[in-house]
Amino acid sequence: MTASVSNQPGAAVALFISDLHLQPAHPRTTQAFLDFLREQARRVQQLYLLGDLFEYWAGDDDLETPYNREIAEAIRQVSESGVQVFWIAGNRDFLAGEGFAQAAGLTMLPDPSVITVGGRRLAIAHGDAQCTDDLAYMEFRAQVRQPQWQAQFLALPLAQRKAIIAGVRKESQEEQRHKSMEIMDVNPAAVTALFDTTATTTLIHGHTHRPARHHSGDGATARTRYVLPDWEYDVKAQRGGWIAIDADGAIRRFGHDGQELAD
Ligand SMILES: [Mn+2]
Repeated sequence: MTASVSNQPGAAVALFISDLHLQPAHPRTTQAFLDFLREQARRVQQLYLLGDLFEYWAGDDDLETPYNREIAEAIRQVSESGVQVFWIAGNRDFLAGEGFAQAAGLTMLPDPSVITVGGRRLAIAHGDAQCTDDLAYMEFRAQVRQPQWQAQFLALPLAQRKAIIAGVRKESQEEQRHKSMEIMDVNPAAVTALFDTTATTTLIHGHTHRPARHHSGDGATARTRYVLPDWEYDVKAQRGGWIAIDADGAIRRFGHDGQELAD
């Protein structure tokens, strides 16, 4: 991400990223994230991590793993430099709890949340809760988001939890091959419901790995949905990037090389 050094975010006050799927097997993606924290995040007032920062999170006791500790430390350094860091859990790291929040110096937010940045009121979410066409996933989500299920799972030894998660990841990779592209995207009615219940006209989410800016309606019913990219720097066709909101409320998208997208 050396290209990002020459890129001035201008008057950006907040940055949004998601779906980095950080893991030791992806050293370039990890480095791109650490570079982003140092070169971009420290210049703004707020950093929003909108889910699936980690490929998986087995429980806060996994902070004993040096890799996880290093990532948490890097985020905490940004926080300690005066940047407010916020977290919305993804479907892969929803088991991150208060121990992680403290280690990373961040504040956890519910999904969805309504925030005001640069005078603009908007909704933020991971995005998986709006993928309502995937009935099997919604059922799984409802189960694993129950406090009682989580307490039981977290009571298992760490090694056993990791083995179970590895099994679920393998299973879901195989399932996704048979699911249609539509099923794995957000459902339009679910998105409309989110706009309605939050009384917002702007939404930023991730999860689907389909970076875009979608406009709908016009005039008083105009709504804009921004989708964040996933990050993958350990392949030839690299992916990544972020969304910035400026002090005047302008929303800008940036690509994996740090260059602003024309939209
Ligand atoms: Mn996700």
